[in-house]
Amino acid sequence: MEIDEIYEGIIAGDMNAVVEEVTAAIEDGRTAAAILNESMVPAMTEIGKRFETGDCFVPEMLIASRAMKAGLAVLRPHLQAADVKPAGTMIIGTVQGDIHDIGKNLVAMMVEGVGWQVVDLGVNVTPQQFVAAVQEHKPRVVGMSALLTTTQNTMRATMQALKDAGLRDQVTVMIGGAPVTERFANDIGADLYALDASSAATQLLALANA
Ligand code: B1M
Repeated sequence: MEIDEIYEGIIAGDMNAVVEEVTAAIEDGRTAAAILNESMVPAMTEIGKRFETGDCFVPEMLIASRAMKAGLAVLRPHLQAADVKPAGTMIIGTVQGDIHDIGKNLVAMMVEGVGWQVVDLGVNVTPQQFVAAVQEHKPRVVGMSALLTTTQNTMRATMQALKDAGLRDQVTVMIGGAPVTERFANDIGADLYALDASSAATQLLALANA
């Protein structure tokens, strides 16, 4: 069954098999959300567990993430709603010191899917780059992602940089990523915290309609 093969393909880092099976799953009428939640995200979680226990290493994580990204590229158009007027602009980036971008890309895709225009600043984004992007794009929302406990602290520095630039009151800040919690979000004064991409999209949908 495609769902098992997608899961195994990501773990094995077999990009071609993942693209083939995700395409077949879509053709068979599976929803993009089901493919993501039943096979792709669990595969990355499993890779993380194996890394923790020493059963896999950085190269395996890297090829798994390439396969994951190839699968996400197939899903992308299916996660995006057609003919939706932009509800607002969100800039999003993975914070300084951190190069994990799969979760951030997923959030960007799902948020685009509920009608927002997304400006993706990429990875390793410094507080100053966030400030410059706010000045340039004038977004309603600033999104920050962090996957390392160490880089979470850059979120605090970015909040401070927004304040110092006099921009904090002009934007809604949303943060997320595996080590991030609602408590941490409150602690640094972020406005929104999302556990996962669908929660990020739901919250921005609500914000657009508020
Ligand atoms: Co790294 N890595 N990694 N890694 N990696 C983790 C995060 C880790 C937990 C693995 C482990 O030990 N179990 C661990 C962090 C430990 C810690 O800090 N507590 C770790 C480590 C240690 C490292 C290195 C330091 C390893 C080394 O070099 N020795 C290194 C750091 C590099 C750096 O950033 N400076 C490193 C490198 C890498 C790779 C490059 C090999 C690769 C990244 C490839 C890429 O992203 N392009 C990689 C990977 C793949 C992982 C794991 C296995 C998977 C991450 C992932 O893609 N998950 C990860 C283990 C794990 O998470 N279980 C791990 C799937 C993705 C869909 O989930 O990213 O959580 P996630 O995103 C979710 C939510 O968090 C949320 O929504 C997303 C979708 O639902 N979310 C948001 C995310 N951002 C959000 C923003 C929002 C809202 C919600 O609002 C704006």
